[in-house]
Amino acid sequence: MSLFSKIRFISHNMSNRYIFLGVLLLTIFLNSCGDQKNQLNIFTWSGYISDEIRKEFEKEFDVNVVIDIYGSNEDLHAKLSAGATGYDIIMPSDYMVSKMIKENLLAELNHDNIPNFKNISPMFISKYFDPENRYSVPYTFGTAGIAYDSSVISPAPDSWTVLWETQYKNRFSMLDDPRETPAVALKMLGYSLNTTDPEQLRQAKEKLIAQKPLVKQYKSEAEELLIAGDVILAHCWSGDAFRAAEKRPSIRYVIPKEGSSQFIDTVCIPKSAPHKELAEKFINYLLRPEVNAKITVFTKYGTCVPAAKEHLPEDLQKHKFIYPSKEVLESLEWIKDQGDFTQQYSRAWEEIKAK
Ligand code: N2P
Repeated sequence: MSLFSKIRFISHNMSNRYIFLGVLLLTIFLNSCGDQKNQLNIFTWSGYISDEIRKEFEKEFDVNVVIDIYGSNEDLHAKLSAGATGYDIIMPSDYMVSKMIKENLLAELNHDNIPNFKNISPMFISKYFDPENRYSVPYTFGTAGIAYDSSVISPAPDSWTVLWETQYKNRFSMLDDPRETPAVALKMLGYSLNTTDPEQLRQAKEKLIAQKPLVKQYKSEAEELLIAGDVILAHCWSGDAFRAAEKRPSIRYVIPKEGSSQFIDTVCIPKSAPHKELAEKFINYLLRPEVNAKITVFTKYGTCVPAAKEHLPEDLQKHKFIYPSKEVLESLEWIKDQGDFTQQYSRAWEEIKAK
C-alpha cells in the first residue's frame, strides 16, 4: 500500500469511528429525551384521582403523572412545611388552604391558564379561606359521618355514642386525623368542633382515650376495611362510605344527630412546585365538565362544576350521601384553623395515639 493510500485508509477509518461515536451519542441523547417526559407529581387523598383520569391526562399532554397519598390535612402540612419540594399538585381542605396561604406555602395561580375556572358554581368560590381564589380551586365537597353495615346493625345508629358501645369492640375504625377525630368527641359532648376552650378539648381527649381500647384501627382510608368486612362501623368521609357501598351494598352512611364536619377540598400548587405550568393545565383539565363528571363518579364526592351534572347518572345528581337534608346541613360545622391553639389539638391527638 502506498503511503498515500495508507493515510487515506487511516483517515477513512477514523472518520468512520467519529461517525459511529456521533451516532452513539445521538442515540443516547434521543433515548434520554424520550424518558424525560415532563412529570406531574400529585400529592392527594386516597380515592381522589382515578387511573382513568391519570392515563387520559398523560396521553393528551404527553406527560407522566405520579400520585402520592396522605391521610389528613395535617400530614400534608407537616410534609410541606418540613421542606418537601417535589409536588406540583396538592388538595388541602378549606381551613388548611387559609393556613398554607398564611405560611406562604402556596403558589399564586395564573388564572389565564385556567379558563375553565368559569365552570365552577359561585357557591364554591370566594370562600373565606381564599376570598379571591388566588391560590385554590374547589375540587370536591363532603362530610364526615358513620358508615355501617346495615345487614349487621339495625336500626341505623343515630348518635356518635354507638362508637363507644362495648359490643362493637374491635369492629370499628376511626379517622386518623387530629381535627376530625376530636371533632366526634366534641360534638358528642355538645361543643363546637372548633373549640378553643382547653377544658372542653381536655374532656374530648378523655373521651377518646376511654374509647381507644374498643377501636380496631385509626385509619383515614376506611373504604377497604368496610368492603372486606374487617369493620362493620367506621368514622369516615361521605365519599369513602359511598364507594364502599358500591362494592358492599349493605353499607349505609349516617350523620349523627349531634352534628359533624363538612369540607370543601381544593386543588392548589405548592410554592415549591417544579412544574407549575403543567399543574395549571391539570387543574384546567379537571374543570372540564365531562372530566369532572368522571371524577364525581369515581370519588363519590360532590362536584363544584354544575355542567358536570349533565354527564352524571341520575342517582349521583342528588344522592343523599352527597346532598344531606337541610336539617342535617344545619348541624354541620366547617373545621377552622385555630392559629396557635391548633397545637393543642395536635398535642391532644398525640397523647391519645400514644396511650
Ligand atoms: C378521600 C378523603 C376525603 C378527604 N378519601 C376529606 N377531606
